Amino acid sequence: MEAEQIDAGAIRVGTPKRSAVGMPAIASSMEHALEEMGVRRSLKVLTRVNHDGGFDCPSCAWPDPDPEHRRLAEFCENGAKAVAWEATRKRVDAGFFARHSVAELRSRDDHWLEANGRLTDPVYLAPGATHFEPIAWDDALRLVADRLRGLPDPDRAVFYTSGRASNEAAFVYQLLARRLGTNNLPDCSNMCHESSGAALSATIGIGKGTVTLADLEDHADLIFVVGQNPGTNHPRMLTALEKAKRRGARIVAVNPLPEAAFTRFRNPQVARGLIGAGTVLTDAIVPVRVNGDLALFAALNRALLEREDRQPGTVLDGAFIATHCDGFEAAAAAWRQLDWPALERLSGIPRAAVEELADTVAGAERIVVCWAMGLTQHRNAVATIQEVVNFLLLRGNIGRPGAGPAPVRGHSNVQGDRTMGIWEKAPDAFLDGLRDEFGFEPPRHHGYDTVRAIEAMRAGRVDVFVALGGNFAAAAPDTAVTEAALATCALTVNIATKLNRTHLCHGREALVLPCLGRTERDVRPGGEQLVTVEDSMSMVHASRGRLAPVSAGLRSEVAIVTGIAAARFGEDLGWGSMGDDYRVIRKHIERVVPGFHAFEERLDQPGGFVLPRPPRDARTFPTATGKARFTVNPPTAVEVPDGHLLLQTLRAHDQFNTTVYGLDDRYRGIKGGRRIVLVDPADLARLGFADGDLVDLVSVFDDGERRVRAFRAVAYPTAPGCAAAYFPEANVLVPLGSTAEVSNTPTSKSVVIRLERP
Ligand SMILES: Nc1nc2c(c(=O)[nH]1)N[C@H]1C(S)=C(S)[C@@H](COP(=O)(O)OP(=O)(O)OC[C@H]3O[C@@H](n4cnc5c(=O)[nH]c(N)nc54)[C@H](O)[C@@H]3O)O[C@H]1N2
Ligand SMILES: Nc1nc2c(c(=O)[nH]1)N[C@H]1C(S)=C(S)[C@@H](COP(=O)(O)OP(=O)(O)OC[C@H]3O[C@@H](n4cnc5c(=O)[nH]c(N)nc54)[C@H](O)[C@@H]3O)O[C@H]1N2
Ligand SMILES: [Mo]
Repeated sequence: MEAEQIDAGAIRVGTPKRSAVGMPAIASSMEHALEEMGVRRSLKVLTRVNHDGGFDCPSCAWPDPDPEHRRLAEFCENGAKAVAWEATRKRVDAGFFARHSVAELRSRDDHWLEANGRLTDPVYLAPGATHFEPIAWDDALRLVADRLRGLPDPDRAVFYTSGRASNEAAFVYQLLARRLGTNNLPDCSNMCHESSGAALSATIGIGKGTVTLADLEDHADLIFVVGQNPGTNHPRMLTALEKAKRRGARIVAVNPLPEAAFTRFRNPQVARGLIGAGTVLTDAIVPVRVNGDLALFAALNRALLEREDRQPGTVLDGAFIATHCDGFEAAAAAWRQLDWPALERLSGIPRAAVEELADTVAGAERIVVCWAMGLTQHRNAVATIQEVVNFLLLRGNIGRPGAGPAPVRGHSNVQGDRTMGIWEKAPDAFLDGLRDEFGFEPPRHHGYDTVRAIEAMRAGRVDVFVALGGNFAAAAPDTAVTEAALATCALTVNIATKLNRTHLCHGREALVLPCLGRTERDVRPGGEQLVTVEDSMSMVHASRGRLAPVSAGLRSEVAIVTGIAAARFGEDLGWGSMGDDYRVIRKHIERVVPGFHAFEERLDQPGGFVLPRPPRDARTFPTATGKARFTVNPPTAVEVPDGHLLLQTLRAHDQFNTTVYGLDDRYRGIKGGRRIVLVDPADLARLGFADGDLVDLVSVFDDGERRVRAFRAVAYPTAPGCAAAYFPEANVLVPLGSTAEVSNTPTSKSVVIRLERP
């Protein structure tokens, strides 16, 4: 309690910034880089980010420009922070673990844990022990293999993946799980874009977006940025939006918060951005209520339909709908039934504003809708995204230049990991491919996703938990429940670059296995290795680490995973040769995963190659009916009882998910602490509080209440009835049982709370 109050007391709140990036961003990234890496290492590493022959930025999944259009510094402030954080010279070695007991480490926060530096050697926590101790690699791998061998049922093992794993690591990891006999492959996607995948698969037949960077930069004339804060989370997207803007495209942000990037972007890559006023990026910000997007897009669709009814043949793309779509009549009938006052109440947007937006839409030839977590982490997220697809289909905005859906991914290879089969419900075609390639019968019953994995642990049905990266305990919902769930396991194994909370929420025994990061040289018996990744726009390319590894004790993720597999299964599937030379893995991928023909050869093409996306390539929709599908999505929104607010949990500017680089959120004007809650001034007054008050946040769900203490209330412009607090501090409030329909994604952006005096 005391520590919490000190934090809240140290917070300083200034005015939110009215522009993004510019000089302060460069200063901030260099400061981090020099502090963590020193001058020589900084220069060496930062000039190799996102360049041919260099490595893929480990931060977000925004695509890279064509090689000839890349600049010397093809990264952003937050990418530089991510690189510096990984390439730091600080070390967490055996001495560190001898000095700090697990109990003491648990009392520290994630910021402190990671700030100690890179893990250097494998460590083991014996049953009942107080400290992690060094263990030889072979012993560690054998221990995991022994525990896996001892399982009465392969489904008592769970293999979690975070989205930084390379394609090669992901492929051998899912192969290990399936060889063992389980599809328990939860991943960060389950908490992230799962809703996008579900909605897009059902409607256009592929679980990915269909646009390219050029569609945004060169062709679209209207771009929606919905539920996304690119200034912080995808800063290089601002460069693309700026290009679009300067050639006359319109940009509409849909967001309950007036994020800084929307008002003005000062491009650090060109002189006018450093010293000039920058570019005003958005033509409009639609201040939708949190969770109001389904109603908003339904209203927009209805308004378009009404325009078509008034002037038939002028607003909708009748030919596209007739040739390529089904379900239009049912959807149209449902839109005609909608009631404007209800739509206004659910979305928080007045009809007049929707009509104006509909006029803009009707005047646009080519529309792209970009979105991220503001749409995916709600109970009705899948329906909402399906309604966005309806919106695009109405005017044929898919499968032609400058148009289409663009779910903007988070982790740098989260999309690739899914392509590689990190999926608890991988389709039969993929499993057939594994069977034919490797000659074993993979399990067919679905495995646990993230939420189900936690539920299974709670119920005592999981013995071995393995994590390939990530910070499961802090990233998952319902922190207290998730931490307790992890502790029920017999063995927890974390393959990681840095120490974090999950490693300390251990089972009866535990291993932390330190791995190479993406910036580091990876030399195996078969020579120096490269790995591959896939970005948000389905481009696959190579990534080669350039720095000397921080410790000789590190192994690559591929080496660790194939090492465990070889210790468990011998050489049945050729694990050793896969681990020695990743070209062997790529040959397997080539034969198992569609779109990877001539994989190795095509990596030499500048910028890599693009995976097939039938809706884009040929307006072919591999759905059940072979057509793009209109869907009926009755507008709903979370009902918030009187005296309560709808809380979204989001990212500050100084973090990458659970990795907290610093305590400032520069663009929102908040400094020195993260235990804050943003509430509109009018709501704050109505509820009897004032800016600067310390408040407890109490979340209300059908299974009871959850509480975080002593957050500082910040009066901040947001949609009425809404609030915002930072992930992961607020994860305590997200009930495990509150998930999206169909995708089962935790509703991290729809938490009903009330404020209380501590
Ligand atoms: N620097 C940095 N980069 C990152 C990350 C990071 O933590 N730091 N994380 C990476 C990952 S894994 C991901 S998934 C992405 C996340 O990228 P974002 O989705 O941009 O991340 P969030 O901070 O969760 O921001 C959500 C945005 O949605 C808005 N929002 C919230 N609720 C609603 C709603 O109901 N409707 C609408 N229309 N808007 C809403 C919020 O106001 C906020 O602007 O970023 C990736 N890139
Ligand atoms: N309340 C709330 N919860 C959320 C969200 C939210 O918006 N609100 N967002 C969700 C989203 S979108 C996501 S993607 C998840 C993220 O969930 P995760 O992916 O599980 O979490 P991260 O914080 O990205 O993981 C950070 C850790 O990864 C390890 N790491 C870093 N680089 C590497 C590497 O190269 N290899 C290996 N093996 N390990 C590495 C480090 O040890 C570091 O501590 O969180 C979700 N949780
Ligand atoms: Mo994410």
